[in-house]
Amino acid sequence: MIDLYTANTFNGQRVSIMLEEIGLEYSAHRVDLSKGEQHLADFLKLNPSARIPVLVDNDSGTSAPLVLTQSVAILQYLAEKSQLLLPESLAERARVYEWMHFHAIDIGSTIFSAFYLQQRIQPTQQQAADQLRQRIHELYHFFDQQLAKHEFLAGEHYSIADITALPAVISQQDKLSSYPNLMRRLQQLNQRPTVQRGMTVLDRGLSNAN
Ligand SMILES: N[C@@H](CCC(=O)N[C@@H](CS)C(=O)NCC(=O)O)C(=O)O
Repeated sequence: MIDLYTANTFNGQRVSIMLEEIGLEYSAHRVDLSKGEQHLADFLKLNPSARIPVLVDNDSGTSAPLVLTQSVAILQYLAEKSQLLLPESLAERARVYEWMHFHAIDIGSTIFSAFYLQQRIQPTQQQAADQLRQRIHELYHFFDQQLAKHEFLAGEHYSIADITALPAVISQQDKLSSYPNLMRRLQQLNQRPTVQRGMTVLDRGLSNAN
């Protein structure tokens, strides 16, 4: 059985989509970031850096449960554990990692920095936030070109690279209408019941067990 400590953010939703895709039994536990629950002692025992998501695999084959942080590392772990959503050949896997990191690092951290400068810094750093938003558009343009050439981000198969990108793309879709390939792929993936369940796990019964 797997426990997922999460919140409704890109990093958290990546992992719940993945768990729905591979069909492993899990319980999702909400960590209310707005109430500072990430700083509670019990949570800090799981992740001393006070961040969600945290995955606890009680059935990892090790003597103690495996406690894992970093959403992208969790996706890789779950793909290897389930033997799903990761190609067999080394070269194809490398392509998946390339696109995962493109999204998680280049796009994800730029979105985070723009949001931070706009919302959290006083006085607001409007000009810097605007420049980062422009950068996000350039990165999405590159992303869109890739999807013009290939069915999915890392080639012709749905993989953890697509799941890495999905929550941010879903939440920003009103700003992405000028990227037709991205929108086409998003609309298709958004119809998957697994994606819908993964995006809303905290608003439902918190578990796919039974
Ligand atoms: N690189 C980490 C980032 C984790 C992260 O930044 N989590 C945010 C939510 S998306 C968080 O827990 N923030 C708590 C806080 O800001 O206090 C990952 O991919 O898991």
